[in-house]
Amino acid sequence: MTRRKLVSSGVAAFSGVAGLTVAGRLAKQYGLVPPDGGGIYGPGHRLTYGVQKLLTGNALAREFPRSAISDRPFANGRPPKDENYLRMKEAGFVDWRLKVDGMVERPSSFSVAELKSFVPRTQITHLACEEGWSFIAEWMGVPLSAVLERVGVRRGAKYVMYFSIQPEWWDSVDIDEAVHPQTLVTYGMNGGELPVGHGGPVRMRVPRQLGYKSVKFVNRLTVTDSVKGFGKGMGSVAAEYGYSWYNGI
Ligand SMILES: Nc1nc2c(c(=O)[nH]1)N[C@H]1C(S)=C(S)[C@@H](COP(=O)(O)O)O[C@H]1N2
Ligand SMILES: [Mo]
Repeated sequence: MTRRKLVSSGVAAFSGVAGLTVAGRLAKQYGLVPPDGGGIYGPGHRLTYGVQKLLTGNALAREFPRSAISDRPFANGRPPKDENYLRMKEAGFVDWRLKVDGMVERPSSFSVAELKSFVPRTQITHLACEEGWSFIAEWMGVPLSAVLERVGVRRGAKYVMYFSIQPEWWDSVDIDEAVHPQTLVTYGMNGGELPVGHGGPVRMRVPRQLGYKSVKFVNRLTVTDSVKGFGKGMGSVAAEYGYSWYNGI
């Protein structure tokens, strides 16, 4: 089946409940089922994920000129309060480590300085919260793909999970999104260090999806072929609260 044909059948599937079943079958056949594809909202999630992936493919999120950078970026939520975090912050995060484990050849752990020794990438992109506010900032970091290349992803891996020092925040992306050139393990913002309010010392930036995919204070990545073993098996905490696991914009 050609991509075009698949897209048109996906679009045809918009035409009602029976269409959702067709979309579901197509999605399964082409491996386009998101981890939250079960339950009452499952058919809708599958349709969004399947059709949007087929339509946008590897498209880039829009990047902006420096003049578009927002004067007052809004920092969502509160930084971690636990002692461990505060102690590391006090010491300039020299003890911060980003652990990488799971289906990798060389399980590793990177300090912020080590992350900075990769070839840096900067991007000026829009961060949009599902609550309706947004801002544009310049983000600096290392493409997640470069980190994955360094550790060696094993055959059969399908997702990269990422965890925050805030235990209530973790999420995951599929391998396509993980190796997308704009998916950034981010340590800098607007020309300086990544401020604590915005997830310092290390956060994910997934500019092709809504803000909540850009988890802050990230200290562990796990490469896996299934998200089933994590929490309720829906791929993210957000999905457990009813937000879509995939939220491409
Ligand atoms: N660890 C952690 N990550 C998080 C959050 C948070 O509260 N804690 N908020 C999320 C939400 S809902 C959004 S919209 C963005 C906001 O990023 P910002 O604080 O840089 O504006 O971070 C996301 N990542
Ligand atoms: Mo958000």
